[in-house]
Amino acid sequence: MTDDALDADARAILTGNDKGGYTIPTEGLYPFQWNWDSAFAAWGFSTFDADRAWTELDTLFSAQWDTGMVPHIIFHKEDDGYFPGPDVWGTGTTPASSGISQPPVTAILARLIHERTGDTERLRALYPHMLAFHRWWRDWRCVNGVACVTHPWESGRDNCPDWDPGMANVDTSGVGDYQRRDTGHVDASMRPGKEDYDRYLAIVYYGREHGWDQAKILHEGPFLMADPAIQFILIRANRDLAAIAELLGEDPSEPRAMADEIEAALPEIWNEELQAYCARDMKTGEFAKAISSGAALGLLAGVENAAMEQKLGAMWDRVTYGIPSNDPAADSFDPRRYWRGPTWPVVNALIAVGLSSAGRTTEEARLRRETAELIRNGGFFEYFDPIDGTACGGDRFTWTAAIWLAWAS
Ligand code: 9WN
Repeated sequence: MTDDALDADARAILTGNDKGGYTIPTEGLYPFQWNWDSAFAAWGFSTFDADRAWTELDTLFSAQWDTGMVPHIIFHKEDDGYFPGPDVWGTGTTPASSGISQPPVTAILARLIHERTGDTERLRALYPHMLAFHRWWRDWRCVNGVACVTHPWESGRDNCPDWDPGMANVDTSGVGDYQRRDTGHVDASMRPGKEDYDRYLAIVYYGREHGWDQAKILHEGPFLMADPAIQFILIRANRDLAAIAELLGEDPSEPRAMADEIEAALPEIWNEELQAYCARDMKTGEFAKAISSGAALGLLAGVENAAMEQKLGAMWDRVTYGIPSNDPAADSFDPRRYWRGPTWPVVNALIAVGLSSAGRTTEEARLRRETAELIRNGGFFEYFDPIDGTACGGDRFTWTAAIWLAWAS
């Protein structure tokens, strides 16, 4: 297929996955609106339909809780093709939604979309919602400035070895039987395992049993881990929100202060042994055993660190295509199992935003070339084997199509 044909197909994927004001990540596997997927979808739409781009973000924020949280899944319409659905989450919200969030990339992408479309009034309407979202992260997911996740799904990098230390201590004795749906749509060997799902559910059941009480979940819940990716994303997102505030004539001091506080906490997640910023179990202090693609988002936050960059460069050189989600030198590396090794075009795109900001044009071009090659050879899949380029997971994937249009092509 030529690049022009790929452009047309990418647009067709976005419009085909449009369910009326929001996109689903892909037919079958993910039939609802997902939080960070939508932010990337909006970026893709902004290349050919500015109005539709802003609508995607408006719909996402229309599901924002009074607390400021933007849920990770919004169940606009019923569909029993995905598990766990709204009954399992039991949040009681309208529209129905899950009880956790996802990486807060909206301000980063809203700024990029605005640069492309210049729709200042659409940005202005979103600003207070994004600020409330960031305050929620500060109040309910940061511990002295360390950004944490209360569920691996909240990180968006579900079964990444980053979460192995915390997952090992999740009690699954009360989980019982359940029927997964994901493995009916895609190859089970490319998905998280049953032990992972038992733990995912145990954490969900805890939240539901405690009425999604955030203080309980943060201080006493079964899982709390520092997430280097979200630490970097929040620094950048708050800086971008401050820039948006200035553009709109609002006071930038609060988002600026949030960015500073999170940046000041970075030493808490520095793993001396690995010479990298790392996931860390906040209950035991234990670090993850390997560097992950989360560390590669450092430049997004303006964090330059020669020792870590050397590690990341070595990790990248061990594969052929893109930044792997897990270090191929680690025992836990598995090139096709979801977040335990594959490269994700969407994460490569976010890393590239950081590389561009830091003026690393050569590395940015390499990452773009490798990601584009995966898509040209394999199609708009969810993720890829970073060694031989095999396409994995769901096909005709919204965020892969979106980043093709906005960045990779
Ligand atoms: C759980 C939709 C989402 C992405 C996540 C990805 C995957 C869900 C799942 O799919 O997670 O949220 O059921 O596997 O890990 O990053 O947002 O594309």
